[in-house]
Amino acid sequence: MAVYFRIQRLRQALLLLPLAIVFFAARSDSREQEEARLHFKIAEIAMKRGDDGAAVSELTKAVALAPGNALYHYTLAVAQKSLDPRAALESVRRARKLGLPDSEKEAALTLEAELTYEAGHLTRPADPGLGARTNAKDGLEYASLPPGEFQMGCLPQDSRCNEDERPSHAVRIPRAFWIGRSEATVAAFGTWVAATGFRTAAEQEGWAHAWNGRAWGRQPGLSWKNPGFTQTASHPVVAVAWSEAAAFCAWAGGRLPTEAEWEYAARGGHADQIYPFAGAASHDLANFGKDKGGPMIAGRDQWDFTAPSGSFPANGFGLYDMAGNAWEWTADWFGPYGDGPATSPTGAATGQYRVLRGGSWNFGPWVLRASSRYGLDPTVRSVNLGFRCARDAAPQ
Ligand SMILES: [Ca+2]
Repeated sequence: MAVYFRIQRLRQALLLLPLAIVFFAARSDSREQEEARLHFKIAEIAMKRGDDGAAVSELTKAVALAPGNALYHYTLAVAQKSLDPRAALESVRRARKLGLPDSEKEAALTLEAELTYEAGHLTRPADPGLGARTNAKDGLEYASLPPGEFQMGCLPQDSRCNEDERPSHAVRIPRAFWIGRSEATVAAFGTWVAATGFRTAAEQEGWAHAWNGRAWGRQPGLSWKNPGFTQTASHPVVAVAWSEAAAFCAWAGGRLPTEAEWEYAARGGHADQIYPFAGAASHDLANFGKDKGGPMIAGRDQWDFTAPSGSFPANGFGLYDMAGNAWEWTADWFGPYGDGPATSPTGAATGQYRVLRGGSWNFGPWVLRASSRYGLDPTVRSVNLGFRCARDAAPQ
């Protein structure tokens, strides 16, 4: 009898053993989670105090204890941002790979783009043979483009050309010039405003052009400072009228590019590409809007509005966002092309509209084509209009 009971007890103990293992494993697992949560809380307090160093140390412990927690990795990236941008870039990439909650997705993508852009500035030397320099005045990078000749206008294999893109004609750029690697950024524009006290028409009159849900028109309260969506320092400045863009470039020691220079730059040295990039339009290559009812955001393009500069691959000349993000003002009046070849053309002698190039976050992909042109009243300051500067002298 006693033997029977002992066996019974043993059986019970054996039956309970796996449960006990699970229980204790769960307990130790939850202890680790609990400890990680504690480090996370302390890190949050440190960040509120502005002590990023302490936050990084606490969050490093948190991610070691809970390596599958995307939020810990993302918060670590935020804390690392100013201390170690490269480590921050790795952390935010890991966080995005693990899968963040929807509420953090766009902020994380923006952080990754900003860090990628910064990493580029730190490590990416000039693209082969091009040279690139930072202009002290506006803090922006400029690429040096070689002299050359290209076919301006509609490519024979492009079925989406408008009449104003014809005739395709040979254009010679006889001298090297410099052009912004990115669209002028919010940071650069802010530097100008701080230095000169400049106030844009949108600020003075209290409105800019934007979509109101039914039509595109005057929207009160909007300006480059607040275009109605979130802009960080590295986003392209928008809601800027033509003369304001031109004034900024003059202050920075340059000018707006001519339309021909813009297209030469957009083509990136490739004679046979319809877009500033190879192949077809894709949300992995540029920030643009819906394509006949297609998605607003897809692939790499997770932005409903502007994307930070450097979020997409550079073109053949090392230039960003020659397709999409913000439309770019050029120097020229809008007018039809002449028939013959031209050297350094500067567009129509006069006109009603200035030429915009490159498309934007809310336009379909057909305007991303390197030959696509758009003429607009130069006083319009729409939340999808930006610019980049060119210059003849090397940035100092
Ligand atoms: Ca652009």
